[in-house]
Amino acid sequence: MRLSRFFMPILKENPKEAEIVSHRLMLRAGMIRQQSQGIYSWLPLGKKVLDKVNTIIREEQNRAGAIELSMPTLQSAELWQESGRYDAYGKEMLRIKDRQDRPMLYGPTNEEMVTDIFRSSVKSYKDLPLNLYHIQLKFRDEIRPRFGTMRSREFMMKDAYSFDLTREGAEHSYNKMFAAYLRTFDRLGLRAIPMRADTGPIGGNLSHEFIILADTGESEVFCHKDFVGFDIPGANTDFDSVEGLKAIFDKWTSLYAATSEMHDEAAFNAVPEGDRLSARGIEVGHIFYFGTKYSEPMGAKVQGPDGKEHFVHMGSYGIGPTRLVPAIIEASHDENGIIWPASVAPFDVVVINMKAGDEACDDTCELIYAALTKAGKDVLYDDTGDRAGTKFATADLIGVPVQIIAGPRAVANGEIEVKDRKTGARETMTIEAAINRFVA
Ligand code: P5A
Repeated sequence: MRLSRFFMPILKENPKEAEIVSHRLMLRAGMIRQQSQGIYSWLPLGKKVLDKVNTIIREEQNRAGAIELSMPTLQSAELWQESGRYDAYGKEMLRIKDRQDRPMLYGPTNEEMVTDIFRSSVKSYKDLPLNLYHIQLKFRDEIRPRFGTMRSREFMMKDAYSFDLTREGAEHSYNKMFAAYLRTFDRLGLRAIPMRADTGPIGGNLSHEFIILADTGESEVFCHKDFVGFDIPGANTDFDSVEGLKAIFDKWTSLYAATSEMHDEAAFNAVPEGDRLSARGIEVGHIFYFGTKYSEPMGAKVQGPDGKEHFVHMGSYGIGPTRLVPAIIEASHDENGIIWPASVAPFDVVVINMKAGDEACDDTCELIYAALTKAGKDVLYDDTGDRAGTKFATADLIGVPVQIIAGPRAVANGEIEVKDRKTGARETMTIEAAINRFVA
């Protein structure tokens, strides 16, 4: 992508409304724009990151056996009257009427809708287990939307819903998502710790929040510090192995970890003092097992091997992609801007032409841009007429992991500079060496 043809409205000044660093940097880098309170557009740079986050989420959901579908954002109130949540959900639910005066709502979550899909076509235990997910917008009329897309009113969620014949089966489904979440957050460059959590309006009595430790987090959390170094399940994890996944769950729940709502002071004090971690955290995922809470009132049942009808045991599993993007920035930035982990960086490399219009600089940059693009790299080429200082500041701000800098003096010797955004280390090398490094 040539920067001269891209749309990346960089802000020079620090936006006053932004209280935390991720919000500030997302606005300054032209990733998002607020449209009304708690409702955002994702501008091209932000959209690229969000898409990469969603790709990783999707790959890990699929690996764990979940199946993608797409459900609408607008739902009929009738479904929610069936489950009993229509009145219970309160003011967070945006209620709308259509032209026939029928009550509708903008979905804050999809337990009812997916249960309706399930009951309409699954009749036998032979079709279980089943886990259906989508990545879709949600709306919750939060009292205090804040920190940009960290807590917004319209936000994206990956929500998955599992169906099993028995409680034991449902526990295995829960463990699959538990392991998939550990892998997902790790691939996003984050250390997320599962913590016992309150179930709120979703219900049930087994639930874990996945929390990133960060000073700007909204939750107060308490855990054993060893979680910071625990191993993540590998790509070869057998998601069909009941024992294997139970072992992962047991290990990751063997030490104390709880959010403030579930905090047990006495149990925490039993952890040796030097091992206690009491911190703030960002909730990036939340998983629930709630048995037959929705299947019973909504009549979602299957015929079991005993020939009798059984209400299915369900769980639901959420991740917030539009919250994850700022969470990644909170965990990875410096005074000059964002430092993206390679897995979600909007571009792999930025090529900086320090003197656009200079023939040798232009030719060198075009050569590198073409070679890396051909090799499948996502390259941003800063071909604009801006001053070199502005270009460096922009490249640092938007956090692309590698900068290839072409200035007239080096280019005259057939050389360019490669800068690592994270360490700041610079290396001078020949143009061929630079191309080979990234094409190999
Ligand atoms: C689980 C999937 C649920 O809604 N039903 C379907 C369950 N869980 S949850 O904890 O309420 O939300 C899941 C994740 O969504 C993100 N999230 C938000 N992100 C941005 N702004 C918000 N206002 C917001 N609310 C929830 C979080 O990542 C949360 O873990």
